[in-house]
Amino acid sequence: MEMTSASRIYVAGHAGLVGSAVLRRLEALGYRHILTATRDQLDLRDQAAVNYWFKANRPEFVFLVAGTVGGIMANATRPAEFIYDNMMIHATVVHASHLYDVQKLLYLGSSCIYPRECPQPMTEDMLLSGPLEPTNESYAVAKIAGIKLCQAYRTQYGRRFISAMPTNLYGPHDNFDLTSSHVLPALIRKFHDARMGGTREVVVWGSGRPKREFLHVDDLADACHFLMQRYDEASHINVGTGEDLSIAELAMMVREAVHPDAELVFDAAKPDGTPRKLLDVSRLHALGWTHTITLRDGIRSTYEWFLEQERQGLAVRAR
Ligand code: GFB
Repeated sequence: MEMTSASRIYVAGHAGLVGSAVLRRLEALGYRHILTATRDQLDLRDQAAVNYWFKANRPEFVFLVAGTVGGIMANATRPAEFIYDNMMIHATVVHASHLYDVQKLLYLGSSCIYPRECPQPMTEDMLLSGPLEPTNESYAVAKIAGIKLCQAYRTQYGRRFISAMPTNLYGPHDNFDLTSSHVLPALIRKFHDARMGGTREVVVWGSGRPKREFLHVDDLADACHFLMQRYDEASHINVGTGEDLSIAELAMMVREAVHPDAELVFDAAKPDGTPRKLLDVSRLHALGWTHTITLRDGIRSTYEWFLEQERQGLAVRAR
């Protein structure tokens, strides 16, 4: 059975950066039966509650895009939350999807599953070929377990559970809280606050030398839909742009969009994390999908979204 506009589709994590983008994409494409549950309605770490919800709502397709996420500091300082929440969420949703006969499930991991010293760009078969980056080991181990869960349910029960590994993401509904956010929203917030406060100095963590690849979350949502329709293999598949830049270059790009007069100051006391994590996206390109939103355009539109939230007095909060 393939996903149609009449299918019952559950987006687990619909309030987050990725989930809200998947929801927007599915709605725009005319899917009529999209199921969601708030955190108050359903604790995804609770197997009994998740089973009950699946029994009552009977989703046919599941986008498993829920999880506890955060930037380098959140990962390094809250490893217990990152490993517990994510392992539990993946396990409960995958298991309930099996128990209640979900037709297809797409699970979303992260590019931090690959070894710290991985040859670049990183192909799918480099998983488990070396030690992980220490700042996000807990999160990476949980994400690797999620891939293995999907594969195990495919092997033992013949389930059509697939995994996609996105690169660093950004876009509307991101977390702009400076202690827990990723670098791109953090820089938007820092340059914005400096401009508003009439100051020029903006602090960038680390050396500025690490390289990262960034994908707009609307592109990711489109890729998730594409893969749900077109991909059905045991191996996880990378989702990215195939292009990266240094953190210093990123900071200059955000400066250009938000506060061109600002000066960058690098704080060497903060961690750099993985030196580089560029995904090899040849498999995805060979299937016929490529991203469409350039980083420059994506930064501008994300900053416009941020400004709109500020204008409306909505808190752009931590999740
Ligand atoms: O985005 P980020 O927090 O996470 O940091 P990772 C990327 C790089 O940007 C690091 C630097 O080298 C940071 O030191 N950076 C510079 C900043 N200024 C800032 C700032 O103000 N805030 C932040 N947050 N970083 C995460 C993983 O790694 O990426 C997760 O911890 C996940 O597990 C996620 O994989 C996608 O790219 O280093």
